[in-house]
Amino acid sequence: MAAAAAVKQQLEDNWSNSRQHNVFPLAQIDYIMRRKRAQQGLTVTQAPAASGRRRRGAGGDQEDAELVLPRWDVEPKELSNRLLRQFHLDKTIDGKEVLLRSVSRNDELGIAVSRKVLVVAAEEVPAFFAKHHGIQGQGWNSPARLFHHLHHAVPTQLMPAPGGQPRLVHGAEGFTVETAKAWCTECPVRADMAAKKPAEKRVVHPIVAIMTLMHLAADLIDLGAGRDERYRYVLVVIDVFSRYCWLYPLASKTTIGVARHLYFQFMRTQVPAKLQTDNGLEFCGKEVKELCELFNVRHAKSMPGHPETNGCVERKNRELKNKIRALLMACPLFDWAFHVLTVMQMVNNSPTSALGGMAPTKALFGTLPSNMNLPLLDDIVRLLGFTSSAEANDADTPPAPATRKGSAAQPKRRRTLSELMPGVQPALSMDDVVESEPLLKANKQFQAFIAKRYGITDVENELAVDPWYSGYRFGHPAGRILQFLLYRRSSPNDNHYAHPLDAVVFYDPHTDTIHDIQAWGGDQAAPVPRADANYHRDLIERPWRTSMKPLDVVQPEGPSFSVDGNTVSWEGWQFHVGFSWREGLILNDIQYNDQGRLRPVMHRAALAEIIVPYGEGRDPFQYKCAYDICDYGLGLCANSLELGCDCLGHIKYFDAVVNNAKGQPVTIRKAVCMHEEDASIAWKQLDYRTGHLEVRRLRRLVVSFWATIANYSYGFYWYLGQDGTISFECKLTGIVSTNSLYPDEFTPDGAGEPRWGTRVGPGVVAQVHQHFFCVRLDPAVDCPEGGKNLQVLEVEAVPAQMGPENMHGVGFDVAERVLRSEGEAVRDCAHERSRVWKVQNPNVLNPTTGKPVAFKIMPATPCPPMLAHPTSAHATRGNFATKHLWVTAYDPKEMNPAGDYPLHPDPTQNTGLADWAAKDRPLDGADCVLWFNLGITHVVRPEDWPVMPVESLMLHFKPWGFFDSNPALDIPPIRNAASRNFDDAARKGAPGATKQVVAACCAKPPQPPAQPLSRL
Ligand SMILES: [Cu+2]
Repeated sequence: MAAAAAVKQQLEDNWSNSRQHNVFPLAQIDYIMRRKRAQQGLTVTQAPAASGRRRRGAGGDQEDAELVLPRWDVEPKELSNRLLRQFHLDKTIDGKEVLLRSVSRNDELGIAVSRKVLVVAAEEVPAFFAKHHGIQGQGWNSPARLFHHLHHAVPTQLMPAPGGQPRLVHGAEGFTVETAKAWCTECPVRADMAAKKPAEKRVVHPIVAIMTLMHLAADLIDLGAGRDERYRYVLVVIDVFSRYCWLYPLASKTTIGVARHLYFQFMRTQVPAKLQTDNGLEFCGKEVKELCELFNVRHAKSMPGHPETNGCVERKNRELKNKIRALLMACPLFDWAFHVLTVMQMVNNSPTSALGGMAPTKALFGTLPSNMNLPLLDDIVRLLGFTSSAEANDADTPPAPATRKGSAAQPKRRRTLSELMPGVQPALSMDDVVESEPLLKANKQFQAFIAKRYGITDVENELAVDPWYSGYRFGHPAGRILQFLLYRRSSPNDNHYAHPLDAVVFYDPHTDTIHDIQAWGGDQAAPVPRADANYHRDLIERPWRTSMKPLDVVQPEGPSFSVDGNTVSWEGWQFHVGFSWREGLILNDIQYNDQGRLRPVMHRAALAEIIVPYGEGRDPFQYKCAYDICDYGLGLCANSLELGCDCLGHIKYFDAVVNNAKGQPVTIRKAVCMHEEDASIAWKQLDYRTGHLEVRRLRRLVVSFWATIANYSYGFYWYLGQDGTISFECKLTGIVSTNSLYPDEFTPDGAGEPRWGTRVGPGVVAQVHQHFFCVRLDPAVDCPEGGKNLQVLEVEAVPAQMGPENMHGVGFDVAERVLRSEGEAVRDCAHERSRVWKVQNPNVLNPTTGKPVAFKIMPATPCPPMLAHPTSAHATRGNFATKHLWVTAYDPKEMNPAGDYPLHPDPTQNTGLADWAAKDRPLDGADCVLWFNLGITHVVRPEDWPVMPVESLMLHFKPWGFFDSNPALDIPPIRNAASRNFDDAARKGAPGATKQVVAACCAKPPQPPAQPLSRL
């Protein structure tokens, strides 16, 4: 859909624009102003700088950069001159110090004023100042507001104290709420003011908008100095109708900078009828005023003292600020400006109660972007291992304001992640992988070890190090400690896995600390295996085969599918293609058009987790176990696919948008491949009496993606068949992980036999291991609400008892039983009983059988059990893979079968699927979610070396009484005209030449039916 593409483009534009603050150069705004004035017959002169500080760079493009920021948040001019005079503060402020600050939870001296509790704590001011360099707070707690209310309450003077420290001269000590209230009623200044100007009865109107983009609200967030070298503020512009917000990082809050971005905003969307801001000087300056005049925008300012008149943006600000801070805590190495656009996207794509649960993006653009499967910010932060709310740890966050009834609301207490589970850590992104290698190689201790033990001095070129997650997560020193597997490399393109070293380094790249080096070869290193084993085209020594003729997949009339945005229609199937950084490809809302009736089949289908436990029992390999989704993010590791190499035929590609470790959006071009392919015979029958043949070829639609995680590459294929079957296939290839022999296995001739693996080269071992792929299926089975009321049954074929009904012992029964609770639904395969599981919808009966419509789930390849001991770390944290099938009651929070936290210290905690199933929720009639573990025990073959031929694992989700007959019956009898008879072609001596070969089924070549064939 064009709108989705536009959103994606816009997100990318946001990023590039936010980095180019000169998109609206000052010269341009000057030009517009001049032109307007010229039209009005006014003479244009260069406006003098409003103040040396504010307009130092006026007329150029760099005024942001040159602006000198004050030490404190509040500038003297932000306080009205009247107030300054009233409190004799002008000199005090110019004397560099301000001693009021906003509310803090620990303050006990209080002055109750108006509807807010404001606090003056004079004795704390110096320490506070030293720490924070100024006044903190926004909105109700801003210094200006504080002064405003103090003015009404206390005729207090702020004077410089001896020695330069200011202090509250009068009225600081002994203030209680009661005295403050007394001041409120008796204050002579207040009485004086009241006499001069009766208090207005102010009617506060809520902000409303009746259509999109006609009413914008803008405000500034101050992220505080020192967080980012280049920026300090965020300009927030919100479309009041749709609540869609745009964020622009700013270096300073100058009027010209704000005007420039507002101009850009008008150009990007449209000129609004109304712009709502507060009374900040940056919004009240000349440039903003002229901009609004120029475009005929009504500039509405909130009432002083009533921030709720700008409430839409004020509320949003706090959320945005907290989310940016949360990301900062999660990724402290990166500037907050990097996070701004991530936050913008997350907030805009998240449902909001202000829109009745709709996301702002949907409200504004009518659709959600194709990348909306990106995790929400809270999920990211949670997965990264930090509290989902910055408030819990945020010392700057003021307490909750008083409610309208006057009682102070308790600040919402959220548990931090470290309370939930100490020691959790962010996932190991590919950025970590790439960046940690040079760090270790530059470590002097590491260099010395490598030089001494292996005689390798050129670590940069001769060494390759593969970072894996470390077993140090389990009860070992704190830190982000990765285990690095070491290999020698004989040339830049060499397959270094052919040259394993006999040591593993446990290294923390964040602190550049080596915690341990475990070398299993003893004091003296064994010789590093030297024989090359390469797959790179420049290094393969065998001559290429010359026997292959072209094999083309040609669809002269194009493919049979149609695509609208991310929604695909093909041969009755209809579904939506999604993609997440974690799971990669997701199929949503799969439906099948059954003779004109669109029937829901699957609400959502995706691969949810991978675990690869290794089977070598000796140190240090007990730590070798990869969680390729949880630990790395499968979507982040997705390949850009190559036409004609990865994909054959008429291909539709989908791009994926993910983010890198810096929070920047990254587009993976051609991440998802879709095409249709021939899948041999769909059905066939030859009438032996008449010789009449009916045969149909099966087509299937293939939607796939590939991901590379270090040495392995995985392909994940979803198939939709014309026969109503949905299948999922994992393809495993790449390079097996290798290590060198133990001393007791080693022989000088390289013929030593490894205890726990296969020798794939002299001295090179590929260890035994297993792969498990946990597929999450959220079936719908004819339920328009996504499968809210389903049953899962276990179906087995068992020999019938011998007896009167089974006199000859040939009978066998098909036994069904409903899995009534999660505890009952933890199941293993039993091929000897033909065990399968059926998902049925008891509310819809099949007219043929009279039974509920259903699909069955069945593996197409054998599924082994996990071989690690039940008490091992592999089987405890990887608990989800110890059973083949789990069924849980749908809970949107339950998405990560290996637990929500990628790296955590206790393998028995946070085990995800096992924890959920332990709740033993009822399943009979529930919204059932199926988790199936495909698996393979990989005893490496020599043929898997140096690069592994694809191994395949497959799962079927087949209709079982869902249709009333064969859904592929209506495939028309069309003969493939491009097929050739080899013998005919050979006789004619011309490749591909043939005469018409008439098969029995096509004795009269049929015309494609104008109408769908009627059912027999
Ligand atoms: Cu393997």
